[in-house]
Amino acid sequence: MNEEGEVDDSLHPGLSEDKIKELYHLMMLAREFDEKLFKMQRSGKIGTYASLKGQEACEIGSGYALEEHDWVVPSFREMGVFITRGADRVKLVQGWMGDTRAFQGDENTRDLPIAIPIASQALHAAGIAWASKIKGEKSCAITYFGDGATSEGDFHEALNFAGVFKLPIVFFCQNNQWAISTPRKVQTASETIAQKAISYGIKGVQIDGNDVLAVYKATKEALERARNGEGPTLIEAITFRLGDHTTSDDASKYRSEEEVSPWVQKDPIQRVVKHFQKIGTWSDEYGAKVKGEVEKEVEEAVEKAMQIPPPGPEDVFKYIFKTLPKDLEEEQKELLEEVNEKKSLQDKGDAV
Ligand SMILES: Cc1ncc(C[n+]2csc(CCOP(=O)(O)OP(=O)(O)O)c2C)c(N)n1
Ligand SMILES: [Mg+2]
Repeated sequence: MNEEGEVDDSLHPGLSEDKIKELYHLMMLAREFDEKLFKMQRSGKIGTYASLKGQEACEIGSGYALEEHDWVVPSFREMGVFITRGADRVKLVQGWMGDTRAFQGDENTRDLPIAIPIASQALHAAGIAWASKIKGEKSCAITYFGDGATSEGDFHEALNFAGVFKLPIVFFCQNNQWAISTPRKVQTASETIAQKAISYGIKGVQIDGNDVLAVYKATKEALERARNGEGPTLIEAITFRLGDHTTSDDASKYRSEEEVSPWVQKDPIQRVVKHFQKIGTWSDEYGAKVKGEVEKEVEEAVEKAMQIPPPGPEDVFKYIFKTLPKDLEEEQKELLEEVNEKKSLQDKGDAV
C-alpha cells in the first residue's frame, strides 16, 4: 500500500477488506492506549512510558500474521503486538503503572514479558526456537528489537546461532531511525540492517514498516519459511518513532522539525484511511464509530487497573526465579521484617 493508500494487486497479501478493517481497528486501539498512557504519565499515574506512536503498522501487521502457538519475545515498545495477540488490556495498563504482578507471565499465552536490556531477548528467542525444533513442534518464535539493538553482541550471537541451527525464528527489527539520541547513520556502516542477514547465511528483507499490508505479508512469508524448515529471516521494517524515546526524553533536543514532519505525513493509520477513501468504504460515521469503541475499551481498562490495590514489598522478589536463591530469600526476609517493624511503630504512634 503506497502513501496514497493504493494497493498493488500483484503484491496484495490476500486479506479481505473486512480483515483490513480489523487491522485498522487494532491500530486505532494501540494509538488510543498510547495516548492515554502518555497522559497518565504526565499526570503522575505512571512512572515512565515508551510510546509506540508511528510504529503501529509494524506491530499490528506482524502480530496479525502470527499463529496462537507462536512465541512472542518482545523488547519494551511492543504494546501493539500484545494488543493484537489479545492480551489482557487491564494487565497492560497495570504493567505500565509499575506493578510487577502484571509481568509474571501467563501460562495460557506464549507472549513473554518485556525485556529492557537491549537485544538480550534475541538470545532467549533463539533458545525458544531451538526448543521448538527439538520437540518437533510447528511453532515459531518472533523477536522484536530496534535499530540500536543491532550494535549489541547478543543480536549477532542470536542470528549466528539461529542460522547455524536453521531455527524457526523471525528477527523483527523496527528501524525507527533513532536509538534514544543516536541516529541510525552512526549505528552501523552497513547500507541496510537487512543485509546483515547475508553474513549469517539467513534470509534478510527490508520493508516499508508504515505499510501494514507489507508488514503482514513479509512476516507471514517469513513464518511460513520457518515452519517449513527453511530457517530464520531478518526483517528490517523502516519506520519512525513519532514521539520521544520515553517520557524521560526530549527528542526536540536532537531531532529537527524538518526531519519529523515528513514522517507525520506518512502516518501508518492515515494511510489505511486513505485506502478506505480510495475504494469508497470510508465514512465519517465509520471513523467515529471505531474511535468511540477504542476510547471505551481503553477507558474501561484504565478504570479497572486504577482499582487494583498496589503490590506489597514481597512482590519485588517474585516472578524472576522459580525458586528464590538463598541470598535473595534472606533479603526478602530482612525487608519484610523492616517493613513490619516500621508499620508497627507507625501503628503505635497513631494509637498515641
Ligand atoms: C544493554 C543496554 N544498554 C543500554 C540500555 C539503555 N537503552 C534503553 S533503550 C536504548 C536505545 C534502544 O534503541 P533501539 O534499539 O533503536 O530501540 P528503540 O528504543 O528505538 O525502540 C538504550 C541505549 C539498555 N536498556 N540496555
Ligand atoms: Mg530505534
